[in-house]
Amino acid sequence: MAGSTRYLRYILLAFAALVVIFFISSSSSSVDDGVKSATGLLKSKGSLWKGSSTGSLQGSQGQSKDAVLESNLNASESAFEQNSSPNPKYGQVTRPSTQAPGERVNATFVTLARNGDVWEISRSIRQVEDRFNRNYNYDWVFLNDDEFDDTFKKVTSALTSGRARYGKIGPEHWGFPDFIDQDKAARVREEMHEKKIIYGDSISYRHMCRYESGFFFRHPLMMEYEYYWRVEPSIELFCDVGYDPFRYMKDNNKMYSFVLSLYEYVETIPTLWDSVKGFMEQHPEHISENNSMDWLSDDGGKTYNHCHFWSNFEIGNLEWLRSQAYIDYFTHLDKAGGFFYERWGDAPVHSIAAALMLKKDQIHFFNDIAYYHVPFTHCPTGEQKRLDLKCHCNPKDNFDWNGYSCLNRWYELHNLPKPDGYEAEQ
Ligand SMILES: Nc1nc2c(ncn2[C@@H]2O[C@H](COP(=O)(O)OP(=O)(O)OP(=O)(O)O)[C@@H](O)[C@H]2O)c(=O)[nH]1
Ligand SMILES: [Mg+2]
Repeated sequence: MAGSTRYLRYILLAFAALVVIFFISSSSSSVDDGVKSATGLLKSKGSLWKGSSTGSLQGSQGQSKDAVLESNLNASESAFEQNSSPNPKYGQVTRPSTQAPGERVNATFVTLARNGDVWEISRSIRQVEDRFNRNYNYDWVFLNDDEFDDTFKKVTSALTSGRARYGKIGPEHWGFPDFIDQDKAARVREEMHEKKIIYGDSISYRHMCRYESGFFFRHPLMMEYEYYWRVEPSIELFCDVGYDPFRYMKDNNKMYSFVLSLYEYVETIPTLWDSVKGFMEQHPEHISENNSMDWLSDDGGKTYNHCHFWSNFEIGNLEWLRSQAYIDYFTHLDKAGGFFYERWGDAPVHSIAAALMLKKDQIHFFNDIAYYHVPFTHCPTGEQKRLDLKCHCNPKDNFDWNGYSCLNRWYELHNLPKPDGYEAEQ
């Protein structure tokens, strides 16, 4: 019995030894498989694989596996940089600017923004630079009623190809003038809030509209320039601008320009036209012959049809805005109080001024500058034009021939034939 127990014990021991050997061999083969499959993964990346042809991770001079793997990966990385990604390192120039020939105009881009607008304005800058300014390197003036912070300055100055300049707006240009009755203004904001009028209860929006209407062109930085191109956050430019619009404005005696026009929200400007009529009576000397009154009014000036140029895009002449005519106009409207007792926007204020105080051919429609500001798109009419200018807008989004656009009236005012293909975009 003792003998058979001993045999049984030997058999069990032998079996246990076999199990241990099996586990050791199977686990080492799974490690190998793992290495093989990682090797396979690297190999499958083709040129990235810099290991030996046998796939061994043993260094030829006795290096550890880790060291070999690391040196292989480093080699892969530098091969990646050399072969696939020649992007310059931080601090180097990623976009050498190409200088378009010709003399530059004394002009600048101008943006009113808050620090919190940095990423939205960055998108706009990038598009303006890519589509136009990287070849022209015009300056960019940023204005704010607060100090710009370091992030805003760092990010925007990295994106602009010309000089980026930052200006703070003084309290004399941003705030309530002393002739405004604060209680009355507060009541209006309350009422507009109840009526759900967009920005109806906002104080800062009103300061912004008044600043854009009467002051941005008088900021000390802006005093240095003759022309401006206004850019807002989150806009898009869909087509190449392969010429200098500032030069076009100057050479053709244009003072104001637009890409989109539409009807203003009536509740925000109930008495604006009455004030304009008061101004026209007081200052007939400022009203131009051959103006665009018929674009603003369907009854010779008795009533306003609410057409206006959308002022979030503007290329214009600063000397005109600084002229006695425009300053008298702005001062007259400002004293009427409608920036605070209603919610007058800078778009109808600029548009009415341009339409009445300029000759109609001093206002230019830039059909070839394709543009988006939420919610409207101007995408040039005509397929060949869009292809030539490498546009990426969908012509179906074009607002030009929509019933709410005032462009049709503009074409009628100038007796212009509609561009080919416009019917398809109505
Ligand atoms: N510094 C400063 N800039 C402002 C303020 N409010 C608006 N802005 C800027 O003024 C411009 C017009 O303001 P928006 O908020 O875009 O007004 P909007 O185009 O009528 O409305 P959205 O449809 O919201 O774009 C933009 O460039 C804003 O960044 C403000 O309180 N301070
Ligand atoms: Mg805007």
